Amino acid sequence: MRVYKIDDYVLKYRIGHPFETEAVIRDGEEIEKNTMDYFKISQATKLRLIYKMNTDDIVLGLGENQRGINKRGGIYESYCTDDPNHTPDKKSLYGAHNFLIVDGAETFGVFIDYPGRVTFDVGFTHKDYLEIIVDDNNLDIYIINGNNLKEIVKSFLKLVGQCYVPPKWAFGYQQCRWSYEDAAEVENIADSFIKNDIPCDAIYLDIDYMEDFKDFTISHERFPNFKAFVEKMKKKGFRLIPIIDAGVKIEKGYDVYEEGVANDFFCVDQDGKPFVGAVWPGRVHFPDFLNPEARKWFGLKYKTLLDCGIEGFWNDMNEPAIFYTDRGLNKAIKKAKKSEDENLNIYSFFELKDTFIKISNNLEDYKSFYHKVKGELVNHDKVHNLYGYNMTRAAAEGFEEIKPNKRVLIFSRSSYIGMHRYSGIWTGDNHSWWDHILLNIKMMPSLNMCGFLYSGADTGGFNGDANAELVTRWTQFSIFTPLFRNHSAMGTRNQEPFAFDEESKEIMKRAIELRYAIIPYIYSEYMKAVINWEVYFAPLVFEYDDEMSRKTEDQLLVGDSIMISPIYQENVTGRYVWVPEDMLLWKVKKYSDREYEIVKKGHRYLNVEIEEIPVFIRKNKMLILGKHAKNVESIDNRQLDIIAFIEDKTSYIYYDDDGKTYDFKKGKYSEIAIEIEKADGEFKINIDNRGNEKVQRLNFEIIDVDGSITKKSVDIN
Ligand code: MIG
Repeated sequence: MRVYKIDDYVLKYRIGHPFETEAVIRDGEEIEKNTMDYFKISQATKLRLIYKMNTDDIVLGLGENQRGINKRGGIYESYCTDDPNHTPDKKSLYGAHNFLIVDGAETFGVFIDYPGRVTFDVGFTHKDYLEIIVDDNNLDIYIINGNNLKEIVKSFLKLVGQCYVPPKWAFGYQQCRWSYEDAAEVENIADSFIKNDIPCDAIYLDIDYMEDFKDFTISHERFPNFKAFVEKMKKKGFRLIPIIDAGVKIEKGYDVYEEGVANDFFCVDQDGKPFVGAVWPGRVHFPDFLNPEARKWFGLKYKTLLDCGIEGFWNDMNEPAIFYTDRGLNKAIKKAKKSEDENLNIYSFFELKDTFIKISNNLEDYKSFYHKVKGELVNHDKVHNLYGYNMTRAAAEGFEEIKPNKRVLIFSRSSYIGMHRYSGIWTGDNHSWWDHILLNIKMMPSLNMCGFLYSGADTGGFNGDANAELVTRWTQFSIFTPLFRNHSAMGTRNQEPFAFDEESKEIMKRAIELRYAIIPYIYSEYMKAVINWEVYFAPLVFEYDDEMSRKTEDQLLVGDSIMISPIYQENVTGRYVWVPEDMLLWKVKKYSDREYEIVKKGHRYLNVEIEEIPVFIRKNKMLILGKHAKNVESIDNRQLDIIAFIEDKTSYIYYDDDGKTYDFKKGKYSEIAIEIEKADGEFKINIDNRGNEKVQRLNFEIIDVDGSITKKSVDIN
């Protein structure tokens, strides 16, 4: 074991000869040390790290996973998996996010930088033990110290690098479905948004826009003159976002296939031939995204679509998902044939049935192909969790070359820590289940701690049919997630806001309008989180250290100023809420209506009618909001409203930038620093405008802790 000091808070423990994942962007100096802090370590065929937890310890992090914000009691496996049944017993979803924080008697973070299978047994086998099991003895372990959760997260985020920033329009509402099949249907959806006067920024193209599911092709039959269509839709106010899948169809004459074969850009089998799996296009090869040249080649392929005016993509099936291989299929067929003449008993019947079920995403398949890294063959299983990461990195690096300094929307299904520098993620194929609103709520802060700020779930649920109430309540939560996209699967009931009754449509419309109105706040908080190495979504324990806040699983802090308590149950008109300090409650039906109520610290049952969205403004904080419009670029925010809840004083920094480039990295952004102070029973407002030329007037509504309201407007430009 070699130990490196990254900085005063972070140590790296290098064991054996790890594969370079490029998750971490910082180096350290080797120091004299031969024991690991916090963990007992044992090395046999597998490596085990053991930590004895205290009764009151909570364990946070682990990104995209099942169960609670507090991960205690569960067992989790990092092995990116295309499993569309997100039931609570599942150990792996699409991402591998090996960072967790123990908070309690001792507080520290640990990041296991290993791209193969890692198991986190967080008090599942034995309630008091955290055990981390790695299938290998070559890895880097980072231990992160800090005085509190926020400090630890900050150190971790600095270690893995700055989060991806999408174009500002990608903070608008987005509508997806598998699939809007042709140009006419896409246009019809767009027109429905216009007719119903519901804001929307983007409409998605799922796999059916392609010709035979071939990446970087467009079906001329379903989308004749694609470029002109993209242009036409943009004029109407909508961007089109096509999907790209990982597998490349094997087809003579198809350029991506031909070039990939000619240049050895595909993963190979044990005989050195391009590995064959089957996904949507039928038999495919998988680009070897761990090979920098292959990455570059694939990334530049996005140009075909960028040249048509496309400004955003989603990368799918990049765990990679494999429906079947000939090996797996033949094995199962043989077994079935053998069983034909047998009198199957119940055990052999289920075994046979399982054989077929296990054909997809099969471990033996993952073990049977290879990447070429620096001239050496690396078995896929060992680096499995890097595949989606590097597919998406390929895209992001391609964009940088094709459209320098232009933000392109990109998010991926599969991911590993470090991918957040290149892209966002969505949380994959959830269901139209009430439980999955709650799972979505819990996953957001966990993902944020792992660096993934631009994320969201399929609003309304992907698999299964949704009813109006579910989509309404889900929409009312998703208005706070940076990626706000409604998506549903083939064969399910349509779930656009206008797919239901008039009343539900109106309620969803008002929720979406609220989303657009708070984009000044959402964007400002998102960008400050990116720049200052912070989270956008936090559990209450990040700010409040009382016992209840440590245990609250279904309320979140969104940015610095507000707390939310979403409804995630059917047929209820309220819920219990823990209010950790006196707050100002704004139950929003329509954001232009301002009615507030001061809620005292404590437990309470909160009534929340179907048309209401409760927004809690924290004490000595302010919420900044503007107006809605048909899409982000049409919003007129020359005047902004500020709702402040103040005991003595508060300050807020309103961030803004061009929303289109990465110039903010060079310091090209504006801030309006607002200070409000109570002096002699009056509120004094101090404004320092650092370069914002868009905002002309700020309209203040200052609510004192005694409930009195002061209104004031200040011209600033
Ligand atoms: O096997 O492209 O998660 O969002 O609609 C299904 C079709 C493949 C899975 C994605 C989903 C997408 C669907 N894809």
